[in-house]
Amino acid sequence: MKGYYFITDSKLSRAGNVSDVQNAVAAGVEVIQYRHKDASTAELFAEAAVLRKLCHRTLFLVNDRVDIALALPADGVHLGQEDLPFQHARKLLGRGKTIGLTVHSLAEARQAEAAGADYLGVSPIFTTQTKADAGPPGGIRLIQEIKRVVKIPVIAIGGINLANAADVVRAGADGLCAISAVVCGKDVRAEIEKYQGLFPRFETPEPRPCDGPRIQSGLPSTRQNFQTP
Ligand code: TZP
Ligand code: MG
Repeated sequence: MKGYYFITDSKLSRAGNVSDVQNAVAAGVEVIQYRHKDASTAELFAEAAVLRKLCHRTLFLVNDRVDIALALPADGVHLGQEDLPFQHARKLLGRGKTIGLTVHSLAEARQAEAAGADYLGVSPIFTTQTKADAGPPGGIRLIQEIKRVVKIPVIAIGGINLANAADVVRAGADGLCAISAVVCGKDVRAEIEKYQGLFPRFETPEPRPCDGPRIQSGLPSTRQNFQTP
């Protein structure tokens, strides 16, 4: 799991969730999380079903609601510390599904990894207006501390924008989410691409005359790849 992690927000969205998810998929995000805090179960299910269909090669996760993830079916869920306890969610969803957990401290991060979480949402990094009960910001230091001890991917969230995202990436975050900074904008795809561009990817330099043929597009084509020991 790497790069920009997309979360829907119908209250903040300028263009609506369908348009936002289409743009996020077009921008090549790996994960879409459907998050909607105040809709009926029927509304949640109906909207999630529409959005799910837009995600062919993109992981589609549902926030909070294991029942909706199961019914769709989605690729997994994202759970907070106050949601269904992890082990019960795993039992219901099975090993094949992705379960992400929100953590606010190093202790919670260790616990979540030990429990078997597939990735962590570290929250909030900075002050945010988007989630009223997000708690005190952990700052860049929280990302660094957690990255030092866990092996699973770490997704940073809360108050991230283009002014501070590079620091988040430098701190070691595998991914990040910036909700208001993206869905309030005029061009959601272009905004997401700016964040995607902050993450180091495989370098694919143009082949030089002395390089051999590329084995597979997307892999580094440095000479070492073709050298025998
Ligand atoms: N979880 C932790 S902070 C947050 C969520 C959903 C909101 C992040 O929104 P923003 O606008 O990127 O600060
Ligand atoms: Mg939750």
